[in-house]
Amino acid sequence: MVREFAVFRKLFSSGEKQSESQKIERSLSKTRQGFFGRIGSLFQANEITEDLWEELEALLVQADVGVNTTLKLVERVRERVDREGVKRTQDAYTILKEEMIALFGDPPPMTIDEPRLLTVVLVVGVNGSGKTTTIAKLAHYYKQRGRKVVLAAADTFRAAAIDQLKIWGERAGVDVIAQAPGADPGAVVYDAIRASQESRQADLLIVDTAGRLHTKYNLMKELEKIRRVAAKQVHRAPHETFLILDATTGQNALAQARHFKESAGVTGVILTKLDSTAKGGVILAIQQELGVPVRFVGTGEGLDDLVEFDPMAFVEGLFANGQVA
Ligand SMILES: Nc1nc2c(ncn2[C@@H]2O[C@H](COP(=O)(O)OP(=O)(O)OP(=O)(O)O)[C@@H](O)[C@H]2O)c(=O)[nH]1
Ligand SMILES: [Mg+2]
Repeated sequence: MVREFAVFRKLFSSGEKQSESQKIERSLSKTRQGFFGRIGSLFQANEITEDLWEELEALLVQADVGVNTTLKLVERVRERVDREGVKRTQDAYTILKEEMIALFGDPPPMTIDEPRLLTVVLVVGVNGSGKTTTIAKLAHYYKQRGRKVVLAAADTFRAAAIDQLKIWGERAGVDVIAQAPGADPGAVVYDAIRASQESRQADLLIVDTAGRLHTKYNLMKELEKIRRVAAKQVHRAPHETFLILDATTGQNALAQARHFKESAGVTGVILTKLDSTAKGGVILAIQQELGVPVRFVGTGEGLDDLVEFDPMAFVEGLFANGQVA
């Protein structure tokens, strides 16, 4: 017998969760109308056939899930369907959803949420992925939850980057520590930590970093230096390093992620622009391929368009219209 999908019901038991999952559901409207919607339709067939599995594989790959994760997922679903003697397509569909949720694993709570005097969070990613916007959203998110947030403008490579962070800081109502364009990012972080500990009395410092330097090598060296500066001033800092990935770049996002993961000590991924893609399947591959959890998703360009990632709400959102049962 197929287990009842009681987890979904649990998800909708609290008001806050409900509005968060509605946000995810809305941001996934394109994705739902695309490949994932078609996956839902596949399972409206009467019988579980070899064709069904082949079409499922093709659709998952087209949705940017990637070949490795697709094969692993479909194999697990088929294996359970065989072992549990499942005959009805709608039961196979339930298993698919359960196995999708299982792909996200069971990551430990975020270090950013642990109480300590000052938590330092580094935000990294290629240019245009959404770092600065996401930092503003994070500032807003944590401010609403009672944290005292300060931002550090350590992307000193582009003059406009500093101004952009200042504008977002104002919108979010948090202080921004910045120096002149071209300043040493390590010095900015040093100052920002001092200011957070002393004059600003902050408990959460979020550091914006450059997405592009003259070479990738320089960028990685710069990020390493920022980490060293932080570690010297604050025990175990940076406590969290979020890699920002743009969902619209699909499998390329994974290639970028590998690069950053090696040198930048990434502890979590924030997938942006989920509202702007009809694919979005790369999210299913991130934990599998990188061993790093997805922690938040970006669902728009506004301050409020950030959702803490919940695998169940996500999978539910993906198939909200294609529901068979
Ligand atoms: N639709 C949508 N757009 C987003 C989201 N997150 C960021 N953006 C947009 O993506 C663009 C780039 O965002 P930035 O925050 O400037 O990206 P960045 O990584 O800081 O870029 P650099 O500073 O150039 O490295 C902006 O136009 C943002 O409004 C999202 O979740 N959804
Ligand atoms: Mg930026």
